[in-house]
Amino acid sequence: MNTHYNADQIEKAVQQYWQDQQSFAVQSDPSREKYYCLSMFPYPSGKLHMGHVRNYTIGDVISRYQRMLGKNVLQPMGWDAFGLPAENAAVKNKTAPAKWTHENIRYMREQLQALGFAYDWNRELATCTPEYYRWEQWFFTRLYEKGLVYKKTSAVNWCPVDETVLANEQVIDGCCWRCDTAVERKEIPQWFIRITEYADQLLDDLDSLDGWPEQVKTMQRNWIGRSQGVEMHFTLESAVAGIDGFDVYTTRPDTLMGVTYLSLAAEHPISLALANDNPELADFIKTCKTSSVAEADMAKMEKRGLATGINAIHPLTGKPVPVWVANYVLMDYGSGAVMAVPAHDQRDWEFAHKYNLPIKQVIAPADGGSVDLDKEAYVDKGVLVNSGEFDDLDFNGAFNAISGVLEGKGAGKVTTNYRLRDWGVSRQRYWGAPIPMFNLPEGGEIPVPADKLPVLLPEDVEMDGVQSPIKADPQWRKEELNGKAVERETDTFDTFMESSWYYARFTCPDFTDGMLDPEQANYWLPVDQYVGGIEHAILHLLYARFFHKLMRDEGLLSSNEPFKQLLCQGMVLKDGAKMSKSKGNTVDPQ
Ligand code: HQ5
Repeated sequence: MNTHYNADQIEKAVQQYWQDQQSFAVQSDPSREKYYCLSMFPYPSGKLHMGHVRNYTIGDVISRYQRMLGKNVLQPMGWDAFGLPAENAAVKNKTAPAKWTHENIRYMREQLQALGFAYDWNRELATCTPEYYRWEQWFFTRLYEKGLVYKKTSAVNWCPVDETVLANEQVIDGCCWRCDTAVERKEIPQWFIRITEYADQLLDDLDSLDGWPEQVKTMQRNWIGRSQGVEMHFTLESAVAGIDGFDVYTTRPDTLMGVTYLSLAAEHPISLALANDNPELADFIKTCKTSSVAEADMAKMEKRGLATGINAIHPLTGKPVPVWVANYVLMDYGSGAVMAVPAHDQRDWEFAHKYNLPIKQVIAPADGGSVDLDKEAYVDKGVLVNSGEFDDLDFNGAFNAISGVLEGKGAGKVTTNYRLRDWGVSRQRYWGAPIPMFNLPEGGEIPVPADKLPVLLPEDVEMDGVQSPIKADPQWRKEELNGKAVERETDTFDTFMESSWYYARFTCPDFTDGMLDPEQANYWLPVDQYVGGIEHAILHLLYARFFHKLMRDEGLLSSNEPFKQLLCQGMVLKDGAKMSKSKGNTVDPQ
């Protein structure tokens, strides 16, 4: 008898038996209690690494336990197959992204099988196949018809040498990763999905997710960032190019008497109008464009500004307040103008120090303590001082009193605001699902009709490392609709689109009559246990929750939330960084 456990022999034999017996294949069966256990599917980036192994081991152990309890357990596996890494690898290895991706899938599938995870392989799916992305394209056209999709000009990172758009990750220290040229901000038309329409539901339904870690729910709440504030109008002393003033939004109307200047975005219509006969301002606006639009970079960058020489009228005091243009105010965000209260906002405080602008205290600590405005801003709530008739009011009292006066004058109103922005889903890259829109020669666009779906992404392409092959090929975009020439959109979807609904497609991966088979979806969903890394606490988990509600409202399923229980493992690190192919620090389980 063998006294040693011979892994290679025993496991191969058992795995063969599982395959022959279809041991982990499952069918919906309303007479049995179901359990759907899902681990976040991988990017097929090359080989498995220990980060994956940990993730998938947790899911497999939970599945096994639930199976031993007698439940009908679904544990599927698939591939999050679109994305930039495949393009980079294709350029490096002189191959096509599709070929590279499919080779990786084959290799990683063998690794997962050798690890003995109990997946129902009959349900395997890869998001880069037309069988999958056609339904995503169809769904997008449905959202368009419902008014939940729109096109808007929005800023991207632009490399002037390569003449291409860069993803945020491709901007390194403000420069292009490929040619090291300083990156510029460029406005181009892009597609957006109205996730803000669902902001209240996405926020309120977090309260029903008892099986989610509190930490993740808090991160989502902060990301959505619902706040009560006041939107108010500042009138200019004298109109500029016919514009009489501008709106600002604040969550701190209690500090309104402490406003000592106002800041406009470089792209604000007033800034642009003033620049026409102010060369210094025109120059400054130009330099504002040479910076990344990534939120993290915006926070870190040096704050710079320029006085415009014009004033706006303070809506309470009637006194003039100087108007500046500042590089940290974004046109995309709110109204593109902010009121500055240097005594009670740290960013304004730094700006005021740099440019010698007055700092006026209007809030004092409620406990009578003192503040040192020479050291930093006092940002806490307190009681009002130096605010005339509003002195001694607390935050709530001042909020109501000041917003009341503004409303009475027709100069402002109380509004609910969200930090959450609509989801920009356009990517100017090749390896993604083509956005199913036709651009019309007379301008405007229409969604690709259902009988022309899917819009296929050609797979036999050569990558030159700069232009997307479908943008470089003038033929690809040509299409005819009812005898009229139209042009296909050459942008592709953000890959978070695919990962937003894969969990639902696993319930009916071969369904050809629609995106989902409601019967299957309603039997298996919601996922009982979702397992994945904490890096997806916000975007992926929020987008998937959003898609779930969209699919519900399309009548494809009936639950409100996709993931009942969430287990967020920490990520597996190597030398302090996420273990991943892109960081080149992986440990292969092989
Ligand atoms: C980990 C590491 C690396 C990874 N395709 C997406 C993805 O993250 C998931 C989509 C649902 C958006 C975990 C990671 C994730 C799983 C797959 N992991 N430690 N793919 N060093 O291939 O724990 O958190 O990067 O749950 O492995 O990771 S992935």
